[in-house]
Amino acid sequence: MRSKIKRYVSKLVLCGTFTTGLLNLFAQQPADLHATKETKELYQTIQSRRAKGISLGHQDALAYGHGWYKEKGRSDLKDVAGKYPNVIGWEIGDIELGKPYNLDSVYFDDMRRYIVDTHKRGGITTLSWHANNIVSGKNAWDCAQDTVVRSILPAGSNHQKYLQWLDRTAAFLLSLKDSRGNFIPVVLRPYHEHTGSWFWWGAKQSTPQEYKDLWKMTVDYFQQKHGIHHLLYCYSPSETENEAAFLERYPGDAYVDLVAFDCYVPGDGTPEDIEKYKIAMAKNIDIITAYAGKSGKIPTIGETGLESVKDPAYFTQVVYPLVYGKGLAWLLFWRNAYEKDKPNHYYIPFKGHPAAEDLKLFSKKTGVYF
Ligand code: BMA
Repeated sequence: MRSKIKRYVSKLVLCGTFTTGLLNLFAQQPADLHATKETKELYQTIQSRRAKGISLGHQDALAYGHGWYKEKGRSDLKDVAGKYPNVIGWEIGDIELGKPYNLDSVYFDDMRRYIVDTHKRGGITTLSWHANNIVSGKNAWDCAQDTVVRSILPAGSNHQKYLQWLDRTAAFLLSLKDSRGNFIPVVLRPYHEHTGSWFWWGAKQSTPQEYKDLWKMTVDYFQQKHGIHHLLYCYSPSETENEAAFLERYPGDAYVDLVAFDCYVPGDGTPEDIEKYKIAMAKNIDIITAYAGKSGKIPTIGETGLESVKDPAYFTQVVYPLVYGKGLAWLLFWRNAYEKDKPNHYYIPFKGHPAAEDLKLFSKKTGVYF
């Protein structure tokens, strides 16, 4: 009898969770209550696409690739699998300094054109931001100080200067317009991998409260000072162990649209490293999908990959079983560096690479939206 009751109760719970999940999927809107019509449409597009399958994303896909820079119409993924990635990531680091190009030498004018083209094609843009360290003047990876975030917050000595950095960033965001003059909605993934300690906004460099305040201050400033309402915000720590750790620095549902994480194959990419990756990916996919189910946020993978794609079956044998049927919006593979001194820094195989065929097979799999 007891077990019958137990079974009945667990069925009810399952049914309840499923219904809540479905309701969440359709009822949800962007966190920004003043989001533009196009931003709401982007939100719904992401929702409906992820119901069909996971999208393929590639960082800097149109600007350069392995062994080439700025060749019109080219993309390494397209060379191999015949199409552009559905999701293209761009890095806006150095925009805050007023430079004409980012820290990887992609001109912001070109980036804007690529974003417009992607939008015309129905693709999605996601932006990361390795902002410089305002205290030392060095780059985002300068972690020598643990008061950078505090100094940027309203009572801090660098607050006014940081607002100028935000003004420059806002100006770029406000320059993203389609041919009718409407703002092109994009996903912003700022202050990422903050549970690690390799950026000035990292876990050892700021308290959870300071981090949350930094996030909120940025979003509020964009919205209130600049009237920016064409962004979806993506929260993307590095791998965490459980939901409590994932949420420790979460700024709140009112400030986030997508919940993500960044996770790479560690070390040299040996079979043992790949096993570690599988465990970390599975755990973190569980964390974000569970939280997305409760909160109605969109789960996605902020960054991932195996440098040099050393395993020729990485996409179909490692990635596919991890992501299949999980309702994830996309997985963004990191950039294929063009720089001569970084010949092994690539995450999507190029034509002739031993993993190229495997990527093509992956792109055609059930549950992959390509
Ligand atoms: C890192 C590397 C760097 C690059 C930075 C920002 O992961 O790819 O070479 O400058 O991202 O794009």
